[in-house]
Amino acid sequence: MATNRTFTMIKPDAVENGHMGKIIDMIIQAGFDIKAMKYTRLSEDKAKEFYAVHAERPFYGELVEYMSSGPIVAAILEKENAVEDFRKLIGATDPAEAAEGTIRAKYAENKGRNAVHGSDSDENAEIEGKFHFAANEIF
Ligand code: DAT
Ligand code: MG
Repeated sequence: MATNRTFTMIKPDAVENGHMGKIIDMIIQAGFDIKAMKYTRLSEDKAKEFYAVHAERPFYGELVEYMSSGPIVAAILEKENAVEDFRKLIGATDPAEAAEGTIRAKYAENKGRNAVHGSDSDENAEIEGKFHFAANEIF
């Protein structure tokens, strides 16, 4: 059953480039409720663990290095059909292919440094949310 929740991270490039506030505003304006949010930084080990599913991919090392390179904003978001609607709001992985007006089209640097994460399923949204937040940090 759909949880109506998804998990996101505003990635180091977007924080570094000053896009954090605008991205949070786009998320709220799109109708997502913030259930949990924190400004934090992933250690290299935590980044490895988060992206373990990509361990065999050629870009894994680069991805881990980048995701642990600076602060991020992690959040749990709620909305009907959250996972799918959030993937639509962020756009394709590669900003060159992302639809106009999407977060990645507006703010991502490239396919690797692509501004935001969005869970790809209800199951992963739950796992990823729990990876970052304790029960008493979710409202
Ligand atoms: P998404 O973040 O759209 O779900 P993904 O799960 O396939 O994309 O990959 C996770 C992240 O890994 C992605 O946001 C950026 C990085 N990545 C994916 N493909 C890449 C590539 N070909 N080169 C460099 N980084 C890549
Ligand atoms: Mg993915």
